[in-house]
Amino acid sequence: MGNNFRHRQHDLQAQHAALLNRSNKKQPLGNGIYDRYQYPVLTAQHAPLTWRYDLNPATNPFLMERLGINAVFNAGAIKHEGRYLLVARVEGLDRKSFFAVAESPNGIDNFEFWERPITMPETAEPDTNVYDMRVTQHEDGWIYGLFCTERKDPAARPGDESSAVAQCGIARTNDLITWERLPDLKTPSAQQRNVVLHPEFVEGKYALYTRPQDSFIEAGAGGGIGFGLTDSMENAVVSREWIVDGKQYHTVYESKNGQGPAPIKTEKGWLHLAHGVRNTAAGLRYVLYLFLTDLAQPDKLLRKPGGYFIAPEGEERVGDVSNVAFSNGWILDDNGTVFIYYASSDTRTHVATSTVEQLVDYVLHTPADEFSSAASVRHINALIDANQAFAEDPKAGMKLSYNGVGA
Ligand code: M1P
Repeated sequence: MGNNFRHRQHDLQAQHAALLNRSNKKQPLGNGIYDRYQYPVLTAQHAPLTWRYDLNPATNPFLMERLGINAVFNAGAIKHEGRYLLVARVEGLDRKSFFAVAESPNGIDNFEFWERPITMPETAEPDTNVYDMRVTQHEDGWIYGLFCTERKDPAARPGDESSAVAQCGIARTNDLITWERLPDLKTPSAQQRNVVLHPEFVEGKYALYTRPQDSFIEAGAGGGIGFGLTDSMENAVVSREWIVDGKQYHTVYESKNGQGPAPIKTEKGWLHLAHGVRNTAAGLRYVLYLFLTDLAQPDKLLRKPGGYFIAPEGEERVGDVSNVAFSNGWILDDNGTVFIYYASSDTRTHVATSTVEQLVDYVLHTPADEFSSAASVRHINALIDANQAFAEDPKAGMKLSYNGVGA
């Protein structure tokens, strides 16, 4: 038994080390907007063995996994003191999510969790579940974490063990280790999810992207990415919220949408990453899209390309909640590289890389959705017309034919 224990422990440690030391490779020939990578950056298997196994042979002679991890996804992100940090949503086998910081030397591989998950203080009304933290380095000097706090709906009928209430929890930190919990956000809406703090003051106040919802799942009448101001984060109250980017019939965000991470400031405006949801016969489909808002008025939409920016592909399409791409974290590096952390199917976390230059070009020069098949065909015909001048490739002596193959 003792020998078996030691062999098993050795093998588990070797397997874990190999996962953490694995290099990630850029996939060849991206779409020119961003590059995807071969491997997810964080998975359930990245969780330290000390979180999962009792390593004492006397109390765990079979070296069983006592506290398994189910998924690691929907991570907030920040570059802090030169370190690429993800504040991941870690979900145990018991369905409870919590936050844990994972660190990488380069943003694309070798992510390793810090020794312990975050011990998030509770309010007087304890959370049942917390998830999807958006991390914002605010100009007031604090790092804020806004997240969904979920509790059982007190109005649920007897026997209804599913109805829940989602609200925005708020905490702040200087080091991502010790967090000060602040009171939950108050808004006029029945429920809130996907609330994000804007990094700068607006009109001298804290500005929040909200997602008013009528119920736990349905965005309902107030649906869309909302916006509101609050005097303080220590007692955050948004007394009026208005929609910046609403739901729209027959788009990739027709059922609901939500702000991703805090927007990135560019010369052309605030660059936003968001998720859009539509319903299908196979259930909800979550994709990511980008839009740009005004530098002086971050609630004023300037540009929004039609369609999605990232959708789940291949293995990403399958998981606990299949057909989901979701993002609440990205990092703008000093050289203009943007690390986009997205989760697939509520199961694992990936990275895609791009640059501010590419993303702004994409947002400024990609046609908007004009909400009809005829308009989409017009866009394609306009592109074909514009391409006539470039159809001949003199270097290769090759005429590009209609199916893209040399004629
Ligand atoms: O399961 C998909 C996503 O569903 C929710 O997002 P939304 O509020 O926009 O529907 C969240 O629970 C999110 O964590 C999850 O990834």
